[in-house]
Amino acid sequence: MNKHTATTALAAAFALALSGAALAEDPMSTAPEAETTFEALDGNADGYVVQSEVPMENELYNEFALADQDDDARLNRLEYDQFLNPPEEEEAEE
Ligand SMILES: [Ca+2]
Ligand SMILES: [Ca+2]
Repeated sequence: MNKHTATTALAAAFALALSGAALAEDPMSTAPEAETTFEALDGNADGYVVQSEVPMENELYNEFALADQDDDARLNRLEYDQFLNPPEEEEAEE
């Protein structure tokens, strides 16, 4: 009986070590560099992105007024999301 218990414990420890190794190695954890997130632009983390927080090389800098749909001179997350992924207009007419 003792031998059986020891073997089971050893197997469990081995399985634990394996799953630990699998967790440590996560190739999907690195984010793509190209994407600028709302959080990254919102330098002072007040929940809004103002134009001075946008780098001039970012296309959002020039399109800021366009993205600012309610004209309050700052972008909330929704406005930013819609700038990146504009809701598609359905082309009903042909
Ligand atoms: Ca801000
Ligand atoms: Ca706005």
